[in-house]
Amino acid sequence: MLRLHFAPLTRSIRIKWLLEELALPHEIVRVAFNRDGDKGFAQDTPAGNFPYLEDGDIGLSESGAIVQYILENYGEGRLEPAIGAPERPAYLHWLHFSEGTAANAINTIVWLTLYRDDAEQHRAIIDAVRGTADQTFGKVETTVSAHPYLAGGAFTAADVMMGFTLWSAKMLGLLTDAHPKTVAYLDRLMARRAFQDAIAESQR
Ligand SMILES: N[C@@H](CCC(=O)N[C@@H](CS)C(=O)NCC(=O)O)C(=O)O
Repeated sequence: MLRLHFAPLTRSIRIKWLLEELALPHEIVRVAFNRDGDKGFAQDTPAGNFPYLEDGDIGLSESGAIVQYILENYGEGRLEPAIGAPERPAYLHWLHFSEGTAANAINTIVWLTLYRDDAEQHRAIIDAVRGTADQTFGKVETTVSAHPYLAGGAFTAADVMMGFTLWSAKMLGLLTDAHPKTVAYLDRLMARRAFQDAIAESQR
């Protein structure tokens, strides 16, 4: 049985969401989030952060790696274009863009505004980072203006990865109506039953 170490409001949501999309049986291991930012990655999971997945003897952190692992082992070809398919390069791009590029700005804002109490002293950095976040939303805006999902006409795991990033950005007030197509895209993702199940787990 797959076991997901889960804490509310974290990237654990991505994995719960994917597991629900694929209707894969799993167990949730609830772990309280340690809010002492000074300790840094001292969460009570084997990797020290969230999410963490156990599959028998295998243990894995990094949400993107976990997504890929689940698809390789249990996806049966679902939620990703096949290797060699024309949509595959865009799929790979967005799968990694979400955490490798888009999350950077959000991480910095979270660190400076939620984990610390001296945000006013870092206003210039926060404003610059907001600009970077806007650039990333601009790229999403162009893409979802051309087709409904990031890799084309079909919903994929890249949408799960980026969906969580955009959801966080909206909650932080970073993603606004200045990017209407992106907001509409996020609304489409949030309307999915599997996403709602993941959020319900986060609110439990
Ligand atoms: N790139 C990693 C980031 C993991 C990460 O930063 N997780 C956060 C929660 S979303 C965490 O556990 N932070 C622990 C802490 O700040 O102490 C991934 O995608 O899994």
